[in-house]
Amino acid sequence: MTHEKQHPILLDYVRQYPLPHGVRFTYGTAGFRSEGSILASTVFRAGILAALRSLKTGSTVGLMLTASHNPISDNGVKIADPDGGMMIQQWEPFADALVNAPDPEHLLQVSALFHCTLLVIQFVKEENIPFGGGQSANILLGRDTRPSGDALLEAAKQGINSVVGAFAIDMGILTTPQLHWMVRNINKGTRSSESDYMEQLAKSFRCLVDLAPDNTMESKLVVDGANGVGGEKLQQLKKILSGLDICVRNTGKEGEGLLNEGCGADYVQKEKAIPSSFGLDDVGMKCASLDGDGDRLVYFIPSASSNNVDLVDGDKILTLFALFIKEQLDFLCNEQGFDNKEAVSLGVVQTAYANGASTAYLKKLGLEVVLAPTGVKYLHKEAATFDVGIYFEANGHGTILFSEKFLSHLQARSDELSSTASGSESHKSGLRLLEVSRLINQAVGDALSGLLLVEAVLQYKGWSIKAWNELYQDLPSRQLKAKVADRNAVVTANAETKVVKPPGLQELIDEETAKYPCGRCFVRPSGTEDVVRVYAEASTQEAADSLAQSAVQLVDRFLGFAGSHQKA
Ligand code: 16G
Ligand code: MG
Repeated sequence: MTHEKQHPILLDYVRQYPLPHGVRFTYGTAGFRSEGSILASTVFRAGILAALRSLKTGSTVGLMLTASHNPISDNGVKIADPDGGMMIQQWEPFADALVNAPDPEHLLQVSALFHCTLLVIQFVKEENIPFGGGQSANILLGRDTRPSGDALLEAAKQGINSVVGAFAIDMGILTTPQLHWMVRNINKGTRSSESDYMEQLAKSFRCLVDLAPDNTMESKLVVDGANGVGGEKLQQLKKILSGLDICVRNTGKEGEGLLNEGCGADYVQKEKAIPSSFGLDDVGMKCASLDGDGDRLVYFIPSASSNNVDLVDGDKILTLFALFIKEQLDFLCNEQGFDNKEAVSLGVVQTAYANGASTAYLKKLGLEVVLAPTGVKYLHKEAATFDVGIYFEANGHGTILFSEKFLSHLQARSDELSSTASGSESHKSGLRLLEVSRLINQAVGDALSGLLLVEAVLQYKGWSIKAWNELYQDLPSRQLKAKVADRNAVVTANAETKVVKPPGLQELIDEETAKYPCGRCFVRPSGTEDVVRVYAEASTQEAADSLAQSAVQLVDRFLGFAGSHQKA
């Protein structure tokens, strides 16, 4: 197929999806996101983008329709790269140009430009995209349960079909991590269907439980499914799970409530309040909450006072995993014959939002703690530099990455020991680590596999949720948002812990912070909302509130106040 044939096909399709007026879309930390009713042209063009990405890489890519924890009327679209991770950042400016190109003629310039304008000649040259040369592209499509998903799925298919040689494969309703997992597995040539995913999770969970000491524990877990796809999939998984007593609420069934409304991981974490469908009968219970697309997980204990919860957030999940992995590595490395400890690098990755008490705890364990900017793609990249890299955002996004080198080393060691030292602690530790790598999603943070690993580790330790929660006590913190004329006037460095623009703002934040014992404060432009976010931490709640309030005032002073300040 030549460019001459491609051009009219694309033009014909593009005309069916006019851009909405007066809106500019940006491929933010989680792809393009907006009100679902105005997203058709964006999703159509994201289909073209996915097809080009597949052509460029010669591999299958993914396209996911979701707006995660946003209200039900929103939707969004993001692309999964062949390794199952987020689309590489170098393509984001092109994604923005393609999606915002104001009219069909202009769009053609941007996308078919591969041969006619300077910009695209440059892009295609740099990227070396084999466009129109008979290559085929495969794109797996997934979507969450949002009502706007049906029509947007059609738009994505049309976008893909408009690129000659590109094929859309509809995988149906999925959690975001399921789609990323499928893309990764398909490209690795391993089993990649939804039932393979479910079976792998159930099997490796069972193996981990079998490898744990015979501890008695509170096995009952009550899960808030956010009335979204995560709850639905957990119900499905439950049917083949053994060794865990799960009760799922907010599954999205008729009469159970709306997606993310008064429920879900984002609500529980931000509001520190019990989700709908939970009440006094649940006080003291071990509970967990998923977000609307199943990639965030937090635990909580409903408390007796009003609607509050004791939040067991992403930092605590990270800490639990870090303790467990470190212990297994110690067993493994103490055994003669395994390379010494230095040969296996273990690192943890957090963002500036991680509670200071969690970072201090992890450092006390002797772990290397790396800070990354907010957004899964940044944490993931840092974690991938270790043999075992554990990353989590406080909001519950995260996973554990294992390097291929370490996994093959483990496998070889485990095969060797199975004949000589089977049953030894070292052998078991190797097996546990291998099972963790099979259970926990290697492509992206996954609430379902994260939940099963939490349960397996609690079982191994013989810990209640209360014991886990008491590992350390969070410092009081406060998040606020400042509405400003232009959030992009704030530029940060050092993983968002320092403001470099506007000049002078950081110095005043530092001065203010120094007034509070255990004070820590940072401001950053949101990647998903038109606001500047403010985070403050101090030894008391009053102090954290007051520091956050002062920082908001400083932001206003430098950037100009443009509205009311709300809780994050
Ligand atoms: C997106 C990110 C999430 C981050 C959040 C911050 C992904 C998949 N999602 O939801 O990791 O915590 O944005 O939002 O990367 P903010 O920039 O508005 O504070
Ligand atoms: Mg999500």
